[in-house]
Amino acid sequence: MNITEEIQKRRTFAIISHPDAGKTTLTEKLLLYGGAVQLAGSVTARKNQRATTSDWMELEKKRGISISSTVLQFDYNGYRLNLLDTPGHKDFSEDTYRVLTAVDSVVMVIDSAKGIEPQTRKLFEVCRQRGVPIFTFMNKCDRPTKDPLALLDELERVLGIGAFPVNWPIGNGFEFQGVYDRQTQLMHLFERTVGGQFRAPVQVGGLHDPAVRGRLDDETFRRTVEELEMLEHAGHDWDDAAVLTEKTTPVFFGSASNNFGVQLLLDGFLKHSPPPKSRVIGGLEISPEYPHFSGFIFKIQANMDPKHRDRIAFVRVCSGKFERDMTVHHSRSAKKVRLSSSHKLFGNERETVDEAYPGDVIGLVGHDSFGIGDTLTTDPKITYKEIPRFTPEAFSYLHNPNTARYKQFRQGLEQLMQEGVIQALYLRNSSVKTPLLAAVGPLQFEVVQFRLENEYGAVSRLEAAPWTVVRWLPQDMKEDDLDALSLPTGSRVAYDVGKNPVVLFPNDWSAEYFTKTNERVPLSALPIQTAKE
Ligand SMILES: Nc1nc2c(ncn2[C@@H]2O[C@H](COP(=O)(O)OP(=O)(O)OP(=O)(O)O)[C@@H](O)[C@H]2O)c(=O)[nH]1
Ligand SMILES: [Mg+2]
Repeated sequence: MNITEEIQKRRTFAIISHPDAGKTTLTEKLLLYGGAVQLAGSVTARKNQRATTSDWMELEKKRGISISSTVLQFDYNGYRLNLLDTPGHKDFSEDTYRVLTAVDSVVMVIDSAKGIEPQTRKLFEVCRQRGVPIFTFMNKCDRPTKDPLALLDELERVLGIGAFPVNWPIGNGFEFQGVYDRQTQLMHLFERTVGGQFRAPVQVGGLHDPAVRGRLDDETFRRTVEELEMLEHAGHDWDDAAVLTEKTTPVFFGSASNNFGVQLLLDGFLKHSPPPKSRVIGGLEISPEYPHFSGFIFKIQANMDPKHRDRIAFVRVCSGKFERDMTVHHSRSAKKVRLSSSHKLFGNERETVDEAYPGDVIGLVGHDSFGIGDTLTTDPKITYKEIPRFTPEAFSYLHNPNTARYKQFRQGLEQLMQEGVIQALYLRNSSVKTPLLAAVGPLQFEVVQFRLENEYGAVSRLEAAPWTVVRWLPQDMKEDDLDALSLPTGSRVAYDVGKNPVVLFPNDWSAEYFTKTNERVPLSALPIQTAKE
């Protein structure tokens, strides 16, 4: 196969939504229908039951929520899929936003009883800004839902995107029996299986096929026929170009936990979603076929495999062919590095990979100098600047109550910080050595505590810090300049890990007051990009 064929068969996509809409459940079912697992696990697995492949972290299994994004690579029907399950909670959204830089399309999951929820809306906006095509899965149709037509209307009204229903639910809530595929004009009626572990048995037939018709009561049948007629008269046509330019989203209905509509989603998505496309950086367009290898790191995760206790840098391949043992230019260090330990990833499982193509996500092990956002390439002209940065809004001290475990505490904290979801700040003129942690949301601190104990054997104690706002000061400020600042009550100067000065404020009001009383000192909500980064 040549490189163009390799590229054309790749589909790299994320599953996104508000918490609890069913992303991880749907991911597991896509693996089941894609033949990548034989038996689907559950997000709330009890004894003797399998947990899902993507929520592999201890805390995720315990809480039944996703904390960290997961990569699952598998082959299905001539395609190579790189699927990324993302966490929905806003405290973990930094990770989700980074994943969105690495994908070519998304599946947006909606809880059909709730419609479009706030976090879904935010993620949708990011996809739109980035030009990422969106496919919609209306989940949980096995429970009483909003009216399907109202759900389509909500997509158009709230998100401003045209909705094209690819299929249509037959029966609502407990009467939900399956979906009507508008393209083939066939009914797919499913049966529920225990725990949804296996594929749901399905019966397929035309609208008036007696075998299928016999399973529907008159009211459901009449209603389905009427709705389908309405859809034919109103609404958008299927148009691939409109999908690729985010004017329309194809909508699939179903139930992930019951496996209803999962096969239709998988096949419909693969047929119409785009393969990897060109990226533009500083006026330079890099197509996937560009003869030089290039890619960037969008995620780092430590301790995925308890047997190895190492960290993996996740690279999205953007152009050219990756070959194990190749030597590449590393943007941050401006040095040449040899990439000898490369893996394909499936949850927390990994396997050595010898080659990879644009669209693939690979895991590289054993490079401590790699950081999030770094470019790896055989053409040093290329430097991707994809990774968005976030302003921390939660602050907390983290104490180490057990001095005998100081080494583990420090080492664990340092490694977790390299993952880029928390950062440490150090107060100026302070004798306190306790790290002050900063993150997008407070749940991150709980994750750090849990992981410190679980992965490093270091117990810790959180202490609330009195700030809610951080702003970066100009990098060139000298100690004298810092002394000369007029600080509002309750605010403090601190340094980030790169020794850049910041000011911590108790609230927005105080930060605004600072800008009035220190007119010549511009503040920045985002960390200043330093040479090291
Ligand atoms: N009734 C019903 N429940 C479902 C369905 N799909 C998922 N669920 C349930 O919804 C809950 C949340 O599912 P998850 O798959 O963990 O949701 P998520 O979107 O991954 O959540 P986060 O990753 O934490 O944002 C679980 O209890 C699932 O069993 C469905 O089709 N019907
Ligand atoms: Mg999840």
